[in-house]
Amino acid sequence: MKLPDFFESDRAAIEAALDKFLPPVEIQPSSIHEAMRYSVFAGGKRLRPIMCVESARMFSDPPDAAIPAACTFEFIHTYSLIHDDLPALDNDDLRRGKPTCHKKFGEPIAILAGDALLTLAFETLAKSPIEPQRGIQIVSEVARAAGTVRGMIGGQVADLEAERRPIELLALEFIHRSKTAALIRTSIVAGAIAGGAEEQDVERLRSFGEYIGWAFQVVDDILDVEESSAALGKTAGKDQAQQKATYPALLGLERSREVATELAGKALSELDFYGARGDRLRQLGEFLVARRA
Ligand code: GRG
Repeated sequence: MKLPDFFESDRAAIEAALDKFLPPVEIQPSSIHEAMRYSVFAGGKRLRPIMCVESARMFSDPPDAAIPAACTFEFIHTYSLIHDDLPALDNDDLRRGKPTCHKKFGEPIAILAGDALLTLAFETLAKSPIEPQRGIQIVSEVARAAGTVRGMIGGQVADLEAERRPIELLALEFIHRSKTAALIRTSIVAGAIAGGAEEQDVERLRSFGEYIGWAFQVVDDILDVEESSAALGKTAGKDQAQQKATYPALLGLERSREVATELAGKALSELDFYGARGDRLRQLGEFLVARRA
């Protein structure tokens, strides 16, 4: 399933903004800027920034105020992929269909490129043309989503510690909601805040984001079993090889597919309130669970 056509224009706007916010290679030290650009422009789907922009559009069209926040999520996401691929973590050679950052530039520069993207993410967020109070709220949401308390790093730690051990469903849910759903949920929350949403709308979209982000990681687990490395642009079958805690490992493929559908259903029902105004986010949500890569 391809992304709906009208998301192509979002993607083009995001690509241009990412290019604008990233330091040019000509600025010293060139090596780090080259590595940051290499990983950011290696071919990601840009789902988090598109989610952010479309969430903002529900409250202000055009959603230009959300563009810096949208880039923030792509920078944080790319940093997490660079670090996750390092020998100390997943030790992977392939990402987004290309050699991983450390394979191309060496481990020291890859570590620093990840660090630099995380730092740049917050510098970029500070450029949001929005009310300061809304800006501070987004900074706090983003920092928590990327952090250790039910955020991306906390989820990654729990994921590491669950390898090669029996796991209960509740613990698996914690991992998926922290390591993956937190950032996706927050891209939608930040878009809504940047777009000027009222608190009730932010909470409705937070719930949409939580369920769709959770479903996204269940689908990711399924694709790791069902798809090839060529289709995914990363090494397939690694979860089983590393005895990772996944939905297919715990519940089997069929039940995992049902869980993904149930979670997506809960997510999409949050958009019912908005009628046609929720159509783009609805289509994006449907894409997230129907995708094959
Ligand atoms: C290392 C700090 C640190 C965090 C790691 C879990 C994680 C955070 C990274 C590992 C990669 C992974 C399993 C991420 C979970 C989210 C996920 C399924 C990422 C892939 O996202 P896509 O499909 O990728 O949006 P593209 O390349 O299209 O951007």
